[in-house]
Amino acid sequence: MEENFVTRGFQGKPRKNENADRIPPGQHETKDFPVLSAGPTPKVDLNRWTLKLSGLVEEEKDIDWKSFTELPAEKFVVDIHCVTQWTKLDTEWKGVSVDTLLGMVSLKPEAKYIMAKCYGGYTTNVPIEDVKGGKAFIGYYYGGYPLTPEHGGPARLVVPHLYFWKSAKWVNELYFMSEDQAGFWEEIGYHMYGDPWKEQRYNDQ
Ligand SMILES: Nc1nc2c(c(=O)[nH]1)N[C@H]1C(S)=C(S)[C@@H](COP(=O)(O)O)O[C@H]1N2
Ligand SMILES: [Mo]
Repeated sequence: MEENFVTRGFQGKPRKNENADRIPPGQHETKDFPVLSAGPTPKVDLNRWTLKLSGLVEEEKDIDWKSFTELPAEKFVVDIHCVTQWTKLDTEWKGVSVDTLLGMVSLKPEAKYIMAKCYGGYTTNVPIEDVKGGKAFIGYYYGGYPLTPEHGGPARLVVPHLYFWKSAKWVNELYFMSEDQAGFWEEIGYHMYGDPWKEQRYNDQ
């Protein structure tokens, strides 16, 4: 009796979500990791994999898998926000900071934007400013294991402070541009920038 009473009292206490302030407007938390791909998962052979740094650079750079995985890698724990309204907190990655890649090329002064281009043809645009200063990385481990193909393995861009469609899976090229250009989703109406805290889902917002 006594025990039951205590238990009921305990369960009856309203439990506030202590992470509420980490969930952007119009989003809800998920514990799953949904897969969202606009097409089939490309098969990428690590022997042929490259990450190209191209466009408005003094000299283009092609990084192969061996060189990429020898670059200094860091652990990142970040919240991710998909425009389809799920937010996943505290995702754990290992990857190479985009700062490290930027250190490998000389950008032309007019370079202001990046088009991330992927195996399979997907593209998405981000300002260079938004991938600098530890804000973005190329992830190749997730939750302690090599990133699975459906989530973008061998490697994907992760820009956690923007909606997750900016985090290009199977990334193959960072193409530096002077003007902002629309990628795959942006072309059909999604926001050019995509700040989840401002609910920049579509281009009319
Ligand atoms: N190459 C590529 N990258 C992509 C996509 C895609 O279709 N192709 N989908 C984007 C979208 S809309 C989201 S929400 C996330 C989903 O990543 P996930 O499947 O690992 O959850 O990847 C983004 N990156
Ligand atoms: Mo998405």
